[in-house]
Amino acid sequence: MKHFNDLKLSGIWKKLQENQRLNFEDGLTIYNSHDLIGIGFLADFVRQKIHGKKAYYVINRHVNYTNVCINRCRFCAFARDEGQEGAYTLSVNDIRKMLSQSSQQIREVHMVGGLNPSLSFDYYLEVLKSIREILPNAAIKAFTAVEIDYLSRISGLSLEETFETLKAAGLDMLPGGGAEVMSERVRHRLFPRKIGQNRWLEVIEMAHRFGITTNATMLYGHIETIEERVDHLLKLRQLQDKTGGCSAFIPLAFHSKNTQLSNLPSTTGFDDLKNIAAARLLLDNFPHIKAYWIMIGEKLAQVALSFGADDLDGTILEEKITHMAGATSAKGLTRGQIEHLITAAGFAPVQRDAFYEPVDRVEVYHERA
Ligand code: V47
Repeated sequence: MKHFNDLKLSGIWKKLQENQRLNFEDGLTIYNSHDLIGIGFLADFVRQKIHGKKAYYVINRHVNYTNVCINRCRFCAFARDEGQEGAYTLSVNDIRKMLSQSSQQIREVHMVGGLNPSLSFDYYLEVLKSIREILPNAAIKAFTAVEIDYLSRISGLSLEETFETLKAAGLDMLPGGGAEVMSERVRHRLFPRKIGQNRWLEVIEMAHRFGITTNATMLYGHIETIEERVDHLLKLRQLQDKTGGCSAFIPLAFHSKNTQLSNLPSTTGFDDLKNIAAARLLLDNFPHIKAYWIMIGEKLAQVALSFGADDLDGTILEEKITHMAGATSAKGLTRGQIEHLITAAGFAPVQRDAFYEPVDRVEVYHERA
């Protein structure tokens, strides 16, 4: 008989052993509990059932093509107005030059940026084609649902046609951002100009129908309530029941420096681990839970492997969004450093591609034209 310091966790343990799905109340129990070790035990039970001791990572790099953005969300330190000091937009040539200097070992390019009215739809297609040409071994994970919605509007194409065109130009997969927390209350206060949850869900569902897998995220540690967190996770679970197209869930720890919410404190290690564990426990239909070391730091991400996470994202070159908001994590890790974090925590590193295939079994996807 397993003993929990928080007796309320015993009910969840029973459900897990009987393969029963957790509900909203269980989500609240997890978030309200101070028995972090108990929560970790539960999440690790599920994690090990799915992945054993495997811990995934990818050799990847980020490309943030512009920080000019018309949405100007209050939690964002990255965005600028056109012409404002610090505003930048990379030309197709800038991106080509940047990527030409990158290693051919890169298996994933993660690309997101602002909604910049001076960029045409052709620009996005040219960028995708350039990445495909210069890094044929890399999958392109680009544009959150917010950017996809914007691209459909500026191109005048339907969502279906937008995906078709982007896919033909090289798009493989969508990153998980943009829904933030699916709460109209929070949206009105923090990101009123951004698409709402219905449109976000519609775009993601359409991507899945097109065979484009996506991730999903939740931005936590600002003004959201525990109820809103659980509700967000259950909405994602419902979507995944319908489509099965989500690959990883990534809790994103809010960084407040240089944002309009700079009075808010950083998230705590306790809450960071709880979010990883809650995700592993509630999102029973998501294959992967990512500990995003850029946001929670390398050391806590390593510990998160025992609290439900099975993936450390990647080596990540040139992350900008979180570092502009005060992240103190490294700007990138080597393959050796990331493998060391994994093995020192007692897990077996698996270098993966963007679709979680071990790289050794993967040949070049896209031959050079
Ligand atoms: O949606 C913006 C977040 C997201 C801040 O799919 C912030 O593998 C914390 O989508 N503090 C975009 N977070 C990033 C994203 C992502 C990141 C890592 C992995 C994956 C993946 C996707 O960044 C936005 C927003 O929630 N964000 N500002 C901030 N100050």
